[in-house]
Amino acid sequence: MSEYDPSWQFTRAITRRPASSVTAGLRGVDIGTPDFDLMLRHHAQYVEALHEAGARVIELDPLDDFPDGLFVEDTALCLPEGVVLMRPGAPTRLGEVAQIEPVLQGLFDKVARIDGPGTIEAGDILTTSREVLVGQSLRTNSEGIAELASILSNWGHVLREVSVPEGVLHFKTDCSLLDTTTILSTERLAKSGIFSDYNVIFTADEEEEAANAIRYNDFVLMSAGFPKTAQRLTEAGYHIKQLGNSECAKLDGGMSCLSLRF
Ligand code: CIR
Repeated sequence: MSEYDPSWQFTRAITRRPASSVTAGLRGVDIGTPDFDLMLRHHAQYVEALHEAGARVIELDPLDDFPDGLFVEDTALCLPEGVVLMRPGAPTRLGEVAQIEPVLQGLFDKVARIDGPGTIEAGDILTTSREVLVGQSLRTNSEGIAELASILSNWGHVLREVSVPEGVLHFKTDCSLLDTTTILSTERLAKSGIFSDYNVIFTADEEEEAANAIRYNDFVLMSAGFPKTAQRLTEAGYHIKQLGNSECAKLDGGMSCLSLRF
């Protein structure tokens, strides 16, 4: 393996089991109520896949009061230097941060937070080995991004602000890091040229949902049901694990949303 890259080589992960209230989770378009039992099975397979990729996984208890609480990624940005607690732009999700904070306080020496008034959700943040890309979206605004930029400048990170196409929930709904120099992206996101300094593998036509994947050590975890994109990744030499995600997808949730990785 080449030089250690903390943007995709990890030892730990945090997940949170879905609560039965997840059926009331936020969604951009209503394409049906998630099947809770099937979601629980998918979630267990996701945790198992993280284990197989080498993660020690902390599994947190469900939060009935927070239907979207399983999407832990949005609450914090984990970096080798420390963790930054986010300030979600969805009012029903603001309180999730206080729920996860004690866990993160116990794991990281340095804990910073976005105090506001700006908002930022970590689904809008893609960390690569050379920069932290942050998408402005309906959940993440320029004030939130500016506050993060000032925290990260003290930690030696360069932040680059980009924008998220209309109708796309988060920046990482449409892209993922595959390795130190390669990004998986939809064409609609990459066409503005934001990834011109990287190699880009595009999701296949009609398979935009496959763009939210995660590279964890030697594996790429991706949603099942996107055979053309899966083939592209396999042909490019990646070891993929395809995981059922039909129920979280009804709530605009994908592979990255379900864990914090560090
Ligand atoms: C929401 O709308 O906030 C949730 N239903 C989905 C969050 C997905 N999180 C992510 O992409 N990081």
